[in-house]
Amino acid sequence: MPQALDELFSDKQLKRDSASLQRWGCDWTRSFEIAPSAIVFPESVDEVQALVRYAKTEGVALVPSGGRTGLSGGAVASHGEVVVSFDRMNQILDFNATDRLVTCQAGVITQTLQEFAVDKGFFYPVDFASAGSSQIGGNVATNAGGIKVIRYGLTRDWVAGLRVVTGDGELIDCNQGLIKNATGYDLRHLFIGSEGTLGFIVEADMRLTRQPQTQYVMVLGIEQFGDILNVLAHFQESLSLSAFEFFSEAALQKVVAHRDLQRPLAGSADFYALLEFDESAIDAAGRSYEEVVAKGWVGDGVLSQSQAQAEALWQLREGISESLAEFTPYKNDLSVRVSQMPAFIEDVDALVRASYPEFEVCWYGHIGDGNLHLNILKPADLDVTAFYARCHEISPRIFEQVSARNGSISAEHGVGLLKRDFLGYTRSQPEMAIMQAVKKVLDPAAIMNPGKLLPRTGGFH
Ligand code: S2G
Ligand code: ZN
Repeated sequence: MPQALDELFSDKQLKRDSASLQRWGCDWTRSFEIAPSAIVFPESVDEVQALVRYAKTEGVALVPSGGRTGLSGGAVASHGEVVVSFDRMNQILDFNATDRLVTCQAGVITQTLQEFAVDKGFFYPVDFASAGSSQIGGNVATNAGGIKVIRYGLTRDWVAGLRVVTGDGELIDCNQGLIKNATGYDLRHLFIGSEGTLGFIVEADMRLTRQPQTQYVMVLGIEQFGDILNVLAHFQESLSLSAFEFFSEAALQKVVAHRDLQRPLAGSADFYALLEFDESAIDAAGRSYEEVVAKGWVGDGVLSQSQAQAEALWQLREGISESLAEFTPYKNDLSVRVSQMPAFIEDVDALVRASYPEFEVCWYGHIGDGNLHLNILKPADLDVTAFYARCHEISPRIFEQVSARNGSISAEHGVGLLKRDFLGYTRSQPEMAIMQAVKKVLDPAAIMNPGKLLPRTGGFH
Protein backbone atom coordinates (compact mmCIF):
# COMPACT_ATOMS: atom_id res chain seq x y z
CA MET A 1 0.00 0.00 0.00
CA PRO A 2 1.59 3.35 -1.04
CA GLN A 3 3.12 5.14 1.94
CA ALA A 4 0.89 8.17 1.33
CA LEU A 5 -1.57 6.83 3.92
CA ASP A 6 1.18 7.32 6.54
CA GLU A 7 1.43 10.96 5.48
CA LEU A 8 -2.35 11.44 5.69
CA PHE A 9 -2.87 9.76 9.07
CA SER A 10 -1.03 9.55 12.39
CA ASP A 11 0.05 6.15 13.75
CA LYS A 12 -3.03 5.95 16.01
CA GLN A 13 -5.29 6.61 13.03
CA LEU A 14 -3.86 3.88 10.78
CA LYS A 15 -3.82 0.12 11.43
CA ARG A 16 -2.36 -2.69 9.32
CA ASP A 17 -2.05 -5.48 11.89
CA SER A 18 -4.02 -8.61 11.01
CA ALA A 19 -6.26 -8.47 14.09
CA SER A 20 -7.38 -4.94 13.14
CA LEU A 21 -7.81 -5.87 9.48
CA GLN A 22 -10.10 -8.74 10.52
CA ARG A 23 -11.98 -6.66 13.09
CA TRP A 24 -12.74 -3.61 10.93
CA GLY A 25 -12.86 -5.32 7.52
CA CYS A 26 -16.16 -7.09 8.13
CA ASP A 27 -19.80 -6.67 9.08
CA TRP A 28 -22.28 -9.21 10.53
CA THR A 29 -22.18 -11.43 7.44
CA ARG A 30 -19.94 -14.43 7.75
CA SER A 31 -19.71 -15.70 4.18
CA PHE A 32 -17.11 -13.36 2.69
CA GLU A 33 -13.30 -13.33 2.87
CA ILE A 34 -11.99 -10.44 4.97
CA ALA A 35 -8.86 -8.97 3.37
CA PRO A 36 -8.46 -5.17 3.62
CA SER A 37 -4.97 -3.63 3.24
CA ALA A 38 -5.39 -1.03 6.00
CA ILE A 39 -7.88 0.57 8.36
CA VAL A 40 -7.91 4.35 8.70
CA PHE A 41 -9.71 6.40 11.34
CA PRO A 42 -10.29 9.96 10.07
CA GLU A 43 -11.15 12.52 12.77
CA SER A 44 -12.44 15.33 10.53
CA VAL A 45 -14.20 16.01 7.25
CA ASP A 46 -10.95 17.50 5.90
CA GLU A 47 -9.17 14.20 6.53
CA VAL A 48 -11.93 12.27 4.74
CA GLN A 49 -11.69 14.63 1.77
CA ALA A 50 -7.88 14.37 1.64
CA LEU A 51 -8.13 10.56 1.78
CA VAL A 52 -10.68 10.38 -1.04
CA ARG A 53 -8.61 12.74 -3.23
CA TYR A 54 -5.53 10.55 -2.62
CA ALA A 55 -7.52 7.35 -3.31
CA LYS A 56 -8.93 8.80 -6.53
CA THR A 57 -5.45 9.76 -7.75
CA GLU A 58 -3.91 6.41 -6.78
CA GLY A 59 -6.94 4.23 -7.72
CA VAL A 60 -7.26 2.93 -4.15
CA ALA A 61 -10.61 1.32 -3.30
CA LEU A 62 -12.24 2.60 -0.09
CA VAL A 63 -14.84 0.77 2.04
CA PRO A 64 -16.82 2.80 4.61
CA SER A 65 -17.23 1.18 8.03
CA GLY A 66 -19.68 2.24 10.74
CA GLY A 67 -21.03 -0.04 13.44
CA ARG A 68 -20.34 -3.07 11.19
CA THR A 69 -23.80 -4.47 11.95
CA GLY A 70 -24.74 -4.81 8.27
CA LEU A 71 -26.18 -8.09 7.00
CA SER A 72 -25.43 -7.91 3.28
CA GLY A 73 -21.65 -7.51 3.16
CA GLY A 74 -21.88 -3.77 2.44
CA ALA A 75 -18.95 -2.98 4.77
CA VAL A 76 -16.87 -6.05 3.90
CA ALA A 77 -13.36 -5.49 2.42
CA SER A 78 -12.15 -8.60 0.55
CA HIS A 79 -9.83 -7.16 -2.12
CA GLY A 80 -7.15 -5.13 -0.34
CA GLU A 81 -9.38 -2.06 0.02
CA VAL A 82 -8.68 0.61 2.63
CA VAL A 83 -11.44 0.52 5.25
CA VAL A 84 -12.54 4.00 6.39
CA SER A 85 -13.82 3.69 9.95
CA PHE A 86 -15.93 6.53 11.36
CA ASP A 87 -15.39 5.38 14.95
CA ARG A 88 -13.45 8.59 15.69
CA MET A 89 -16.00 10.94 14.10
CA ASN A 90 -18.56 10.18 16.78
CA GLN A 91 -19.57 13.56 18.21
CA ILE A 92 -22.93 15.25 18.40
CA LEU A 93 -22.00 18.64 16.93
CA ASP A 94 -25.16 20.67 17.45
CA PHE A 95 -28.73 20.62 18.79
CA ASN A 96 -31.53 23.11 18.23
CA ALA A 97 -34.77 22.69 20.19
CA THR A 98 -36.68 25.11 17.95
CA ASP A 99 -35.73 23.18 14.81
CA ARG A 100 -35.84 19.85 16.68
CA LEU A 101 -32.59 18.95 14.93
CA VAL A 102 -29.44 17.19 16.11
CA THR A 103 -26.29 17.40 13.96
CA CYS A 104 -24.36 14.14 14.27
CA GLN A 105 -21.02 13.09 12.94
CA ALA A 106 -21.36 9.79 11.01
CA GLY A 107 -19.88 7.72 13.83
CA VAL A 108 -22.49 8.63 16.47
CA ILE A 109 -23.97 5.39 17.83
CA THR A 110 -27.73 5.19 17.19
CA GLN A 111 -28.48 4.62 20.86
CA THR A 112 -26.41 7.71 21.77
CA LEU A 113 -28.71 9.81 19.58
CA GLN A 114 -31.79 8.12 21.09
CA GLU A 115 -30.58 8.88 24.63
CA PHE A 116 -29.50 12.43 23.72
CA ALA A 117 -32.99 13.11 22.35
CA VAL A 118 -34.65 11.87 25.56
CA ASP A 119 -32.31 14.04 27.67
CA LYS A 120 -33.46 17.05 25.64
CA GLY A 121 -37.14 16.11 26.08
CA PHE A 122 -37.55 14.73 22.55
CA PHE A 123 -37.54 11.34 20.83
CA TYR A 124 -35.56 9.81 17.96
CA PRO A 125 -37.92 7.02 16.84
CA VAL A 126 -35.92 4.79 14.48
CA ASP A 127 -35.07 1.68 16.52
CA PHE A 128 -33.80 -1.87 15.98
CA ALA A 129 -31.93 -4.59 17.85
CA SER A 130 -28.43 -3.37 16.81
CA ALA A 131 -29.03 0.29 17.86
CA GLY A 132 -26.43 -0.13 20.63
CA SER A 133 -23.61 -0.59 18.10
CA SER A 134 -24.84 0.72 14.73
CA GLN A 135 -23.79 4.23 13.69
CA ILE A 136 -25.90 7.06 12.27
CA GLY A 137 -23.77 7.22 9.11
CA GLY A 138 -24.42 3.54 8.41
CA ASN A 139 -28.12 3.88 9.32
CA VAL A 140 -28.43 6.65 6.70
CA ALA A 141 -26.28 4.81 4.14
CA THR A 142 -28.59 1.78 4.39
CA ASN A 143 -31.83 3.65 5.15
CA ALA A 144 -32.24 1.48 8.26
CA GLY A 145 -35.82 0.56 9.20
CA GLY A 146 -36.43 -1.57 12.31
CA ILE A 147 -39.37 -2.01 14.64
CA LYS A 148 -41.19 1.36 14.59
CA VAL A 149 -41.54 1.90 10.82
CA ILE A 150 -45.30 1.35 10.88
CA ARG A 151 -45.73 4.62 12.83
CA TYR A 152 -42.48 6.59 12.30
CA GLY A 153 -41.17 5.50 8.90
CA LEU A 154 -37.54 4.84 7.98
CA THR A 155 -34.24 6.64 8.64
CA ARG A 156 -34.81 8.48 5.34
CA ASP A 157 -37.79 10.25 6.91
CA TRP A 158 -35.65 11.67 9.73
CA VAL A 159 -32.74 13.12 7.75
CA ALA A 160 -33.13 16.90 7.43
CA GLY A 161 -29.62 17.57 6.15
CA LEU A 162 -26.58 15.59 5.03
CA ARG A 163 -22.91 16.33 4.43
CA VAL A 164 -21.33 13.85 2.02
CA VAL A 165 -17.83 13.50 0.56
CA THR A 166 -18.24 12.28 -3.04
CA GLY A 167 -15.82 10.13 -5.02
CA ASP A 168 -14.23 13.37 -6.28
CA GLY A 169 -13.43 14.40 -2.70
CA GLU A 170 -16.04 17.19 -2.95
CA LEU A 171 -18.06 17.99 0.17
CA ILE A 172 -21.77 18.23 -0.69
CA ASP A 173 -24.13 19.87 1.83
CA CYS A 174 -27.66 18.57 1.12
CA ASN A 175 -30.77 20.50 2.23
CA GLN A 176 -29.15 22.31 5.22
CA GLY A 177 -31.79 20.98 7.65
CA LEU A 178 -34.64 22.85 5.96
CA ILE A 179 -38.24 21.65 6.17
CA LYS A 180 -39.10 23.16 2.80
CA ASN A 181 -36.64 23.54 -0.06
CA ALA A 182 -38.06 23.33 -3.57
CA THR A 183 -34.86 24.00 -5.49
CA GLY A 184 -34.48 20.95 -7.72
CA TYR A 185 -33.36 17.36 -7.18
CA ASP A 186 -33.11 16.48 -3.48
CA LEU A 187 -29.64 14.88 -3.55
CA ARG A 188 -30.08 13.93 0.13
CA HIS A 189 -32.31 11.08 -1.05
CA LEU A 190 -29.75 9.90 -3.56
CA PHE A 191 -27.15 9.35 -0.86
CA ILE A 192 -29.59 7.83 1.66
CA GLY A 193 -29.52 4.07 1.01
CA SER A 194 -26.52 4.29 -1.37
CA GLU A 195 -24.36 2.10 0.91
CA GLY A 196 -21.25 4.27 0.50
CA THR A 197 -21.13 3.70 -3.27
CA LEU A 198 -21.75 7.37 -4.20
CA GLY A 199 -20.06 9.14 -1.32
CA PHE A 200 -19.23 8.87 2.39
CA ILE A 201 -21.72 10.43 4.78
CA VAL A 202 -19.72 12.49 7.26
CA GLU A 203 -22.47 14.46 9.07
CA ALA A 204 -26.26 14.28 9.30
CA ASP A 205 -28.90 16.69 10.64
CA MET A 206 -31.37 14.29 12.25
CA ARG A 207 -34.96 15.27 13.06
CA LEU A 208 -36.51 14.62 16.46
CA THR A 209 -40.15 14.34 17.49
CA ARG A 210 -42.26 14.54 20.65
CA GLN A 211 -41.83 11.85 23.23
CA PRO A 212 -44.56 9.17 22.94
CA GLN A 213 -47.08 8.32 25.65
CA THR A 214 -46.36 5.30 27.82
CA GLN A 215 -46.40 2.31 25.51
CA TYR A 216 -48.22 -0.99 26.09
CA VAL A 217 -47.28 -4.29 24.45
CA MET A 218 -49.51 -7.23 23.54
CA VAL A 219 -48.33 -10.64 22.33
CA LEU A 220 -51.02 -12.76 20.63
CA GLY A 221 -50.91 -16.47 19.68
CA ILE A 222 -52.06 -17.05 16.09
CA GLU A 223 -52.40 -20.40 14.29
CA GLN A 224 -52.72 -19.36 10.63
CA PHE A 225 -49.99 -17.29 8.95
CA GLY A 226 -52.64 -15.42 6.96
CA ASP A 227 -54.61 -14.50 10.12
CA ILE A 228 -51.72 -12.31 11.29
CA LEU A 229 -52.76 -9.79 8.64
CA ASN A 230 -56.43 -10.09 9.63
CA VAL A 231 -55.41 -9.20 13.17
CA LEU A 232 -53.32 -6.25 11.93
CA ALA A 233 -56.20 -4.88 9.86
CA HIS A 234 -58.68 -5.32 12.70
CA PHE A 235 -56.58 -3.48 15.29
CA GLN A 236 -55.81 -0.71 12.80
CA GLU A 237 -59.53 -0.07 12.41
CA SER A 238 -59.66 1.27 15.95
CA LEU A 239 -56.17 2.36 17.01
CA SER A 240 -52.81 3.63 15.78
CA LEU A 241 -50.09 1.03 16.34
CA SER A 242 -46.50 2.04 17.07
CA ALA A 243 -45.32 -1.47 16.18
CA PHE A 244 -46.71 -4.68 14.68
CA GLU A 245 -44.13 -7.46 14.56
CA PHE A 246 -44.41 -11.23 14.21
CA PHE A 247 -42.36 -14.36 14.84
CA SER A 248 -42.88 -18.10 14.46
CA GLU A 249 -42.87 -20.73 17.24
CA ALA A 250 -39.49 -21.93 15.95
CA ALA A 251 -38.05 -18.42 16.39
CA LEU A 252 -39.64 -18.11 19.85
CA GLN A 253 -38.08 -21.40 20.97
CA LYS A 254 -34.64 -20.22 19.91
CA VAL A 255 -34.83 -16.86 21.69
CA VAL A 256 -36.38 -18.35 24.88
CA ALA A 257 -33.59 -20.94 25.01
CA HIS A 258 -30.78 -18.49 24.12
CA ARG A 259 -31.78 -15.78 26.56
CA ASP A 260 -33.47 -18.03 29.15
CA LEU A 261 -36.71 -16.01 28.87
CA GLN A 262 -40.25 -16.77 29.97
CA ARG A 263 -42.59 -17.90 27.18
CA PRO A 264 -45.31 -15.23 26.63
CA LEU A 265 -48.37 -17.53 26.81
CA ALA A 266 -49.36 -20.65 28.72
CA GLY A 267 -49.69 -22.62 25.48
CA SER A 268 -47.91 -22.47 22.14
CA ALA A 269 -49.09 -21.28 18.75
CA ASP A 270 -47.60 -21.49 15.25
CA PHE A 271 -47.11 -17.72 15.13
CA TYR A 272 -47.09 -14.72 17.48
CA ALA A 273 -47.89 -11.10 16.81
CA LEU A 274 -46.33 -8.39 19.00
CA LEU A 275 -48.28 -5.12 19.05
CA GLU A 276 -47.31 -1.85 20.69
CA PHE A 277 -49.63 1.11 21.20
CA ASP A 278 -50.19 4.24 23.30
CA GLU A 279 -51.62 4.16 26.81
CA SER A 280 -54.65 6.12 25.54
CA ALA A 281 -55.49 3.24 23.16
CA ILE A 282 -55.59 0.55 25.83
CA ASP A 283 -59.40 0.26 25.94
CA ALA A 284 -59.67 0.11 22.15
CA ALA A 285 -56.93 -2.52 22.14
CA GLY A 286 -58.82 -4.56 24.74
CA ARG A 287 -61.97 -4.49 22.64
CA SER A 288 -60.05 -5.41 19.47
CA TYR A 289 -58.43 -8.27 21.30
CA GLU A 290 -61.78 -9.74 22.32
CA GLU A 291 -63.03 -9.36 18.73
CA VAL A 292 -60.06 -11.14 17.13
CA VAL A 293 -60.41 -13.96 19.65
CA ALA A 294 -64.12 -14.24 18.85
CA LYS A 295 -63.28 -14.39 15.15
CA GLY A 296 -61.01 -17.35 15.84
CA TRP A 297 -57.86 -15.64 14.60
CA VAL A 298 -56.23 -15.46 18.03
CA GLY A 299 -56.14 -18.22 20.63
CA ASP A 300 -54.56 -16.45 23.56
CA GLY A 301 -52.78 -13.21 24.37
CA VAL A 302 -50.94 -11.24 27.03
CA LEU A 303 -50.91 -7.48 27.75
CA SER A 304 -47.94 -5.87 29.50
CA GLN A 305 -48.77 -4.67 33.03
CA SER A 306 -45.55 -2.70 33.53
CA GLN A 307 -42.68 -1.17 31.56
CA ALA A 308 -40.51 -4.05 32.70
CA GLN A 309 -42.98 -6.57 31.28
CA ALA A 310 -43.27 -4.58 28.05
CA GLU A 311 -39.48 -4.74 27.68
CA ALA A 312 -39.48 -8.47 28.49
CA LEU A 313 -42.05 -9.08 25.74
CA TRP A 314 -39.98 -6.98 23.31
CA GLN A 315 -36.95 -9.17 24.09
CA LEU A 316 -38.85 -12.12 22.58
CA ARG A 317 -38.78 -10.28 19.24
CA GLU A 318 -35.58 -8.25 19.42
CA GLY A 319 -33.49 -11.15 20.67
CA ILE A 320 -34.30 -13.42 17.71
CA SER A 321 -31.52 -12.32 15.37
CA GLU A 322 -28.78 -12.81 17.98
CA SER A 323 -30.34 -16.14 19.09
CA LEU A 324 -30.17 -17.50 15.54
CA ALA A 325 -26.54 -16.45 14.92
CA GLU A 326 -25.16 -19.75 16.25
CA PHE A 327 -27.08 -21.59 13.48
CA THR A 328 -25.25 -19.63 10.73
CA PRO A 329 -28.59 -18.66 9.20
CA TYR A 330 -29.05 -18.00 5.53
CA LYS A 331 -31.13 -14.83 5.58
CA ASN A 332 -33.68 -13.38 3.24
CA ASP A 333 -35.15 -9.96 4.01
CA LEU A 334 -38.21 -9.61 1.79
CA SER A 335 -41.02 -7.08 1.43
CA VAL A 336 -44.25 -6.77 -0.49
CA ARG A 337 -47.16 -4.40 -0.08
CA VAL A 338 -49.12 -5.33 3.06
CA SER A 339 -52.17 -6.12 0.90
CA GLN A 340 -50.08 -8.74 -0.95
CA MET A 341 -48.78 -10.29 2.25
CA PRO A 342 -51.27 -13.14 2.91
CA ALA A 343 -50.94 -14.69 -0.56
CA PHE A 344 -47.20 -14.00 -0.67
CA ILE A 345 -46.61 -15.68 2.68
CA GLU A 346 -48.60 -18.73 1.63
CA ASP A 347 -46.65 -19.11 -1.64
CA VAL A 348 -43.21 -18.56 -0.12
CA ASP A 349 -43.88 -20.74 2.93
CA ALA A 350 -45.00 -23.60 0.63
CA LEU A 351 -41.94 -23.10 -1.61
CA VAL A 352 -39.56 -23.01 1.39
CA ARG A 353 -41.07 -26.15 2.97
CA ALA A 354 -40.88 -28.01 -0.36
CA SER A 355 -37.33 -26.74 -1.09
CA TYR A 356 -35.78 -27.20 2.35
CA PRO A 357 -37.56 -30.19 3.96
CA GLU A 358 -34.34 -30.94 5.79
CA PHE A 359 -33.70 -27.40 7.06
CA GLU A 360 -35.30 -25.62 10.03
CA VAL A 361 -36.98 -22.37 8.94
CA CYS A 362 -37.54 -19.33 11.18
CA TRP A 363 -39.93 -16.58 10.12
CA TYR A 364 -40.07 -13.23 11.89
CA GLY A 365 -40.11 -9.53 11.08
CA HIS A 366 -41.93 -6.28 10.64
CA ILE A 367 -45.03 -7.72 9.06
CA GLY A 368 -46.97 -4.52 9.75
CA ASP A 369 -44.93 -2.75 7.07
CA GLY A 370 -44.77 -5.74 4.71
CA ASN A 371 -41.28 -6.91 5.74
CA LEU A 372 -40.53 -10.60 6.39
CA HIS A 373 -37.23 -11.99 7.66
CA LEU A 374 -36.78 -15.58 6.49
CA ASN A 375 -33.90 -17.39 8.20
CA ILE A 376 -32.90 -20.89 7.10
CA LEU A 377 -30.88 -22.57 9.86
CA LYS A 378 -27.80 -24.60 8.99
CA PRO A 379 -28.00 -28.24 10.16
CA ALA A 380 -25.13 -29.00 12.54
CA ASP A 381 -23.82 -31.77 10.28
CA LEU A 382 -23.75 -29.72 7.07
CA ASP A 383 -20.73 -27.51 6.31
CA VAL A 384 -21.47 -23.83 5.73
CA THR A 385 -20.29 -23.75 2.10
CA ALA A 386 -22.57 -26.64 1.08
CA PHE A 387 -25.40 -25.16 3.14
CA TYR A 388 -25.11 -21.70 1.56
CA ALA A 389 -24.85 -23.29 -1.92
CA ARG A 390 -28.13 -25.16 -1.32
CA CYS A 391 -29.83 -21.98 -0.10
CA HIS A 392 -28.38 -19.88 -2.92
CA GLU A 393 -29.90 -22.39 -5.37
CA ILE A 394 -33.41 -21.71 -4.11
CA SER A 395 -33.14 -17.97 -3.55
CA PRO A 396 -33.93 -17.17 -7.21
CA ARG A 397 -37.23 -19.05 -6.87
CA ILE A 398 -38.10 -17.06 -3.76
CA PHE A 399 -37.10 -13.87 -5.57
CA GLU A 400 -39.35 -14.84 -8.51
CA GLN A 401 -42.26 -14.87 -6.03
CA VAL A 402 -41.15 -11.46 -4.75
CA SER A 403 -40.80 -10.08 -8.25
CA ALA A 404 -44.20 -11.42 -9.28
CA ARG A 405 -45.71 -9.31 -6.51
CA ASN A 406 -43.57 -6.21 -7.23
CA GLY A 407 -41.83 -6.72 -3.92
CA SER A 408 -38.26 -6.13 -2.76
CA ILE A 409 -35.52 -8.72 -2.41
CA SER A 410 -34.01 -6.54 0.30
CA ALA A 411 -36.52 -4.67 2.42
CA GLU A 412 -34.16 -3.04 4.94
CA HIS A 413 -30.81 -4.89 5.08
CA GLY A 414 -29.47 -3.37 1.87
CA VAL A 415 -27.84 -5.02 -1.14
CA GLY A 416 -24.08 -4.97 -0.42
CA LEU A 417 -22.46 -8.12 -1.80
CA LEU A 418 -25.11 -10.64 -0.77
CA LYS A 419 -27.99 -9.41 -2.94
CA ARG A 420 -26.02 -7.54 -5.65
CA ASP A 421 -26.42 -10.17 -8.32
CA PHE A 422 -30.16 -10.53 -7.64
CA LEU A 423 -30.90 -6.79 -7.95
CA GLY A 424 -32.74 -7.35 -11.24
CA TYR A 425 -35.56 -9.14 -9.39
CA THR A 426 -36.55 -5.77 -7.93
CA ARG A 427 -34.98 -3.05 -10.08
CA SER A 428 -35.59 -2.73 -13.82
CA GLN A 429 -32.78 -2.62 -16.40
CA PRO A 430 -33.42 1.10 -17.14
CA GLU A 431 -33.30 1.84 -13.40
CA MET A 432 -30.03 -0.05 -13.00
CA ALA A 433 -28.56 1.77 -16.00
CA ILE A 434 -29.47 5.08 -14.34
CA MET A 435 -27.92 3.93 -11.07
CA GLN A 436 -24.69 2.99 -12.92
CA ALA A 437 -24.70 6.41 -14.63
CA VAL A 438 -25.17 8.21 -11.31
CA LYS A 439 -22.33 6.14 -9.86
CA LYS A 440 -20.06 7.27 -12.73
CA VAL A 441 -20.88 10.92 -12.06
CA LEU A 442 -20.35 10.81 -8.30
CA ASP A 443 -17.55 8.23 -8.21
CA PRO A 444 -15.73 8.58 -11.57
CA ALA A 445 -12.70 6.59 -10.41
CA ALA A 446 -14.92 3.79 -8.99
CA ILE A 447 -13.17 3.88 -5.62
CA MET A 448 -16.25 4.31 -3.36
CA ASN A 449 -17.16 0.88 -2.00
CA PRO A 450 -16.61 -0.72 -5.43
CA GLY A 451 -18.35 -4.03 -6.16
CA LYS A 452 -21.20 -3.32 -3.73
CA LEU A 453 -24.87 -2.80 -4.50
CA LEU A 454 -24.58 -2.54 -8.30
CA PRO A 455 -24.18 -5.68 -10.45
CA ARG A 456 -20.70 -5.99 -11.96
CA THR A 457 -20.05 -4.22 -15.25
CA GLY A 458 -16.41 -5.29 -15.62
CA GLY A 459 -13.62 -3.46 -13.77
CA PHE A 460 -13.44 -3.90 -10.00
CA HIS A 461 -15.57 -6.86 -9.05
C1 S2G B 1 -34.67 -7.91 12.78
C2 S2G B 1 -32.24 -8.04 12.45
C3 S2G B 1 -31.29 -8.63 11.53
C4 S2G B 1 -31.61 -10.09 11.20
O1 S2G B 1 -34.56 -8.60 13.79
O2 S2G B 1 -35.64 -7.18 12.50
O3 S2G B 1 -33.61 -6.90 10.86
O4 S2G B 1 -30.99 -10.97 11.78
C5 S2G B 1 -33.56 -7.97 11.77
O5 S2G B 1 -32.48 -10.39 10.38
ZN1 ZN C 1 -35.60 -6.27 10.63
